[in-house]
Amino acid sequence: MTSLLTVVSAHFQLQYPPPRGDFVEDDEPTFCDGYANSVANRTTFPTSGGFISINSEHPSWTLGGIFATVQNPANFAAFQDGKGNFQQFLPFFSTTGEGSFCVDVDLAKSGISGIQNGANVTLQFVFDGGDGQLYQCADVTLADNFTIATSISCKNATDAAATPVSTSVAPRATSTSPSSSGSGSAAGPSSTNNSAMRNAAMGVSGAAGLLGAMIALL
Ligand SMILES: [Cu+2]
Repeated sequence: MTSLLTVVSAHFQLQYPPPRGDFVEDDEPTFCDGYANSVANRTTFPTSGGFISINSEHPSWTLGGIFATVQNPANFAAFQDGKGNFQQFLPFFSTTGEGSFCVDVDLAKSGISGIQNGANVTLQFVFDGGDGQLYQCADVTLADNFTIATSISCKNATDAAATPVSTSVAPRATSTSPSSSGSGSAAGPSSTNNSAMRNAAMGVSGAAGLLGAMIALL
């Protein structure tokens, strides 16, 4: 409980692709940070070989991403497929550290038929740093062979390892007090840690706990 008291003024901010609107801290616990509708000025985003970047103001957190392929996804249900499953582009993982964090994403690998050149897609980020689930959205238009400008930062503030979230575990801040020294396994060479972390976030299947909590909102 004490950890909750230390994060009163904290959350996360989507850095890239840019969110639907300016970050509104008080609205972040709600769908798309309170921005119900898609924007007209979409960001061009690579169908393959992209990345996303956030800033975390929480020391220990979980992140995942779902997407919608309809023009104006205005509720969580729009991010589900015909069977009621959330369409994920970023499997949930947990890590530690405040500051910037960047993850490679390859939307084409999702295997969803709507992921193609020219498609309008909305990415919704689901973050939990211990004070409840937080959401931000980015409306993008996919483009094959598009390269994100090198001026857009893709950096990690720490070398902390990213751990896939088990499908049976709902991450909570109560588990963040270190039971052993340090945050463990980030002992490798820092030059390779970032790529290892970015890769680690990719090959994982979804987290039933987090997604279940969203289903409860529907
Ligand atoms: Cu917060």
